[in-house]
Amino acid sequence: MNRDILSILVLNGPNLNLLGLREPELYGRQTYADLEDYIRRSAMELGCACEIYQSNHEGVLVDRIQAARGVYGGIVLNAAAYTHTSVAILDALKAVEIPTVEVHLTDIRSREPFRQHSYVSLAAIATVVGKGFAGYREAMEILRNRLIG
Ligand code: CA2
Repeated sequence: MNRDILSILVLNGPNLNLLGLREPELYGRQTYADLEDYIRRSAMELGCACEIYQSNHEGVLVDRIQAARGVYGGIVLNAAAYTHTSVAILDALKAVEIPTVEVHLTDIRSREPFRQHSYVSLAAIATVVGKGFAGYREAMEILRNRLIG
């Protein structure tokens, strides 16, 4: 068994910093700080190291993905609205070749038609939707199982 610690970059896209403050019927009442706590706790329980970063800016997310090369073994990405629009994020993911699991709090497959297409899916090894915060833990588990065994 390989006992290396897996280092994971968790990237969150636009407006996720507003969690808990708007649209609780869709995204729940827990805040972005609660999400960060949940991710840190889950990473620790899974024996992974993680860094969490949120940005409202597409280019900043592209920069973070590019800078992840050689630093992180895996990426967990909720690109939020950029999921459905960003060829730039897709190209960055393809360029760095870091195993990436896509996460969405809600089930984008059963929401509006414009949310049902994901550019991120074209580069992701797996996609987890509709499981709320637990989706982030599942995404880290998928990476750990795939990369560490
Ligand atoms: O379900 C998800 O995780 C999404 O990535 C969330 C994005 C949405 O654009 C995607 O289609 C699906 C929206 C994140 C914004 O979150 C908010 C939270 C509270 C209030 C307003 C927005």
